[in-house]
Amino acid sequence: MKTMLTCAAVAALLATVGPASAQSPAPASYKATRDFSYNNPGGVWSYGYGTAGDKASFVRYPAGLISAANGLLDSFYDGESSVSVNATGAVALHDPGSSKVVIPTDALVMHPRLDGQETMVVFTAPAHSFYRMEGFFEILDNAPTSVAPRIVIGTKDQTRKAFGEKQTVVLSGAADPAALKPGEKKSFSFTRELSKNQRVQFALNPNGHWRFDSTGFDVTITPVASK
Ligand SMILES: [Ca+2]
Repeated sequence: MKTMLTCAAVAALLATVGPASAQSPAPASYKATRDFSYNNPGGVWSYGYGTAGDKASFVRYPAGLISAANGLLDSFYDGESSVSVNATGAVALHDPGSSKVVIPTDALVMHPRLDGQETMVVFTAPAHSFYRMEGFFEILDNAPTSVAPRIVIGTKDQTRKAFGEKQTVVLSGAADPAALKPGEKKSFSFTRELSKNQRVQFALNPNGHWRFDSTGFDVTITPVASK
């Protein structure tokens, strides 16, 4: 009896698994904040600085996570520029005295370099496909000097199309530290055909002054059949 039940259970399991396994596996999604890793380079993501669209200028941050902002962040950084993730599991507030920075749990924290170079999160397509890319940038400092997000594929600046704007995309609205609320937020959504190993650069330009430019960022990238 026991053997019969076992066989029936196996048959039921096979019946459940069979049809699903006969289909193509569901496409994976890539999510910048969820996937953030100290393995750099590794996987589809890389982190560094330079000028988006100028591949030769890209400098990867060295491997290894370094806790910064009084232990609130795990970060790649070089001087002022950084890509970080909340290390506490809860919305946090960094208050170094000069300004206050809200550190959310659902976004990476990016900061540009004092020399004007852009901090970048780069997605490298693992295979030829169309990819749907949905995400946002948001101000995290309560005394921002404004930032200009940029999305560049290869050498082509796709920022305005991705955000659906006709002018340069700029964020300047201050965060609210008392309420632990980020400031101005702009979202983007677009689909592009990418060849294998083609790079999408999500860059943070300081838009002039580099101070108080901490900015939240996330993107979810999903392979799709077509536009
Ligand atoms: Ca700025």
